[in-house]
Amino acid sequence: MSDAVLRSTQGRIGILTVNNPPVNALAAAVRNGIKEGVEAFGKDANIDAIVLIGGGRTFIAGADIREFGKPPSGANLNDVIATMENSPKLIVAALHGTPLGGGLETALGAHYRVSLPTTRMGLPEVHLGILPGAGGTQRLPRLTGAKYALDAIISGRHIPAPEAKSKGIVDAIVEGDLLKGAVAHAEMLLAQKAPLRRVRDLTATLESPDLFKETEKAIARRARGFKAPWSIIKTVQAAVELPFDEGMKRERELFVELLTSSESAAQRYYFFAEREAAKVLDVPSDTPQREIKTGGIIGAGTMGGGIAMNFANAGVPVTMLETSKEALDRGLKTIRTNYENTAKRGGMKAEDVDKRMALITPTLDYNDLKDVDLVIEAVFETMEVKETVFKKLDEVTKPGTILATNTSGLDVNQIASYTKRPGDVIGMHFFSPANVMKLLENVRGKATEKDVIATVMSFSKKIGKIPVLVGVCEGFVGNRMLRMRGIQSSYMMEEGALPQQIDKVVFDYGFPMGPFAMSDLAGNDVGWRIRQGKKEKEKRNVRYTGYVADAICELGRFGQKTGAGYYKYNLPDRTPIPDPEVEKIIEETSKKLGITRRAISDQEILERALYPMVNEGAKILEEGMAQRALDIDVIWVNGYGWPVYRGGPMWWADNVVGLKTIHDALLKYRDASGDPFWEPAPLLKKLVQEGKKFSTV
Ligand code: HSC
Repeated sequence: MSDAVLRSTQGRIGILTVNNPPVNALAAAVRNGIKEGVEAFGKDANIDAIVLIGGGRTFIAGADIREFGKPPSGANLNDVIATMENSPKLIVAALHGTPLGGGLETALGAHYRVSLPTTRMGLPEVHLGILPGAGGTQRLPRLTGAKYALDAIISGRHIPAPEAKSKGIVDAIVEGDLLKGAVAHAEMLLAQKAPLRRVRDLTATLESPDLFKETEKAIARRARGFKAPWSIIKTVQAAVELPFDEGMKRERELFVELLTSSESAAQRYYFFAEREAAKVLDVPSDTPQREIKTGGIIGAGTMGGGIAMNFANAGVPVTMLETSKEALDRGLKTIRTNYENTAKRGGMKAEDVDKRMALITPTLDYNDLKDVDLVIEAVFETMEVKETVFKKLDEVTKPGTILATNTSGLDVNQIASYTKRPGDVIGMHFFSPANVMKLLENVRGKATEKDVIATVMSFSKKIGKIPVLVGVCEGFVGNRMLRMRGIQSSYMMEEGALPQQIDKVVFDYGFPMGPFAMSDLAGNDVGWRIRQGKKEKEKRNVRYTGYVADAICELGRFGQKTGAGYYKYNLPDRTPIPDPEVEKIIEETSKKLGITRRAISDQEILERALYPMVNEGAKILEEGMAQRALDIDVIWVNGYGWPVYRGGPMWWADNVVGLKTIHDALLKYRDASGDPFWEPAPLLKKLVQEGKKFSTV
């Protein structure tokens, strides 16, 4: 008998407790243990019913994702579930924590299910690029009807227990001790001589004959590029149209097809990458952390306000400082409006608006920050302003306060040098809108203390962010790589492509939008002002990229906000419309630069837009600005919309394109243009020579 599933009894009830921390994933030992336990209790004359429960923090949270793609071992999950369903003894599954994926599918093989009120269950396989492969697509529709099941499986969302009860997924919610409640429920069912109810014997109702067609239409936009949602529709259709065993066969075929797809491999990689990114190689997980009970924000602008909302959302009181009452009032008003809009859309309770606002204390006085545990500065992006702020913070805050800067481009080491405690200084680069975007680049300065890093990484998670640690370099990781795509997009525009062609290639690859549509959304004037300030033409060692951009800004075409940029817009409709006026500007620019325009293929656009980013990623890795290739991927998937089904730039380079192909293409463009921009990074060269991948670095 394995330890992965423990057997015990309470009177005439046999109890199987899954014991595979941390999340009781369905490893081979767990599958074997459940099957053997059900069989043993099935034959035991002293046992009348069985309770299946999870030990620790959750019922089974799914298949063991790490086992996918490895040679099969142990009992097949479908056989385990069939053994449960066909057991001569009544089985009750007792659900707490997060019964997910194969975990919920196992529970659906029990004759009855009870849960705690706090349990959240679901079939989230879609997020791993697969579909529920142990009968979930066949059993859930039989319990809830096809429409609900389709939505639940395509969204992969966690279903709260009361909703699950109302849909018949669980039969009863028990308060207090789950095991006690489940045993009592089993005894009650025995007393009532309740039947051994098998979900497979129910019929899945189809609420509308057009359900599957309508669902395909409804998901067209959000499921673009993904494979799993489309297969899920087919399997649920099979649940409605085919006998159970045939439906299971269909589910199996489509499951295997998805499991062996590159999309699913990328999504499964990404699942673990996101969790790894939170770990810092030289900062052990048991590093003592500072307590963050209160926060401070300098600046109540768009960024400062958004960051303050993160604190309030997590229940952490925060003091927000501005230099004038007007700016403070404006900032608070924007925050309140944001909350009120969320409440109107049903995203939070109306009474919570005031509760969250009450956690944000406005002030004009630096002394009000003296006792806070973490201050984040979100003021104007010049070193002079940062210097003033950090000198002041150093003076007023208590020893041990973590001093963070939200700079997106300035040198964190220099900022730290304005204080007498550079070890307490760190960068926290939020992305706009800061209350929405999940990515947080935490920037480690050369003096940043390990406990400061540990604290900020775990606090980032507390406020709902996906943190990645990066080093100090221009643009950090995300913007530094983005710049490469921007440079080549500008050159290609001058050489012969139009914004709409470049944007389409990038969009078709899977990004939410291309570089020019993105620039129109963010505001073209931002870069224009920076270019003027920096005298970029002289400073950069790359050919100037701003000729067209400057020309359109000089016409006041700042993007969506002015109704025109690289595209024109019929506001309030934000659909970009190609504009002949811009084409004229581009053609004139090419002429002025002495460039004969030529047709540029979509393949060339893709390579020139994305390969330099991978090359820059290699430099970032080599310089230690990112810890691992996976950190770069997490940044790009979360902050910039790199399609998760392509894993991120480094995974895509490693596993889809191949490093040698990228290396050789860089050389080809270097030789054709004579531009040193294309020189392959030393790390890329080395990996190609050694036949290795970024993931091995
Ligand atoms: C599935 O179930 C497919 C089925 O349809 C069956 C198909 C069978 C087909 C066979 C037919 C013959 N596996 O997230 P946390 C690790 S697909 C392995 O930090 P939390 C995680 O990496 C699966 N490991 O904790 C981390 O490890 P670390 C469907 C898993 O409290 C540690 O556990 N289920 C794992 O924030 C803690 O995780 C899902 O997709 C797994 N399934 O969240 C659920 N799950 O400490 C995926 C977690 O070394 N999991 N780990 O870094 C989650 O959503 C979250 O982990 C929870 C807990 C909400 C469970």
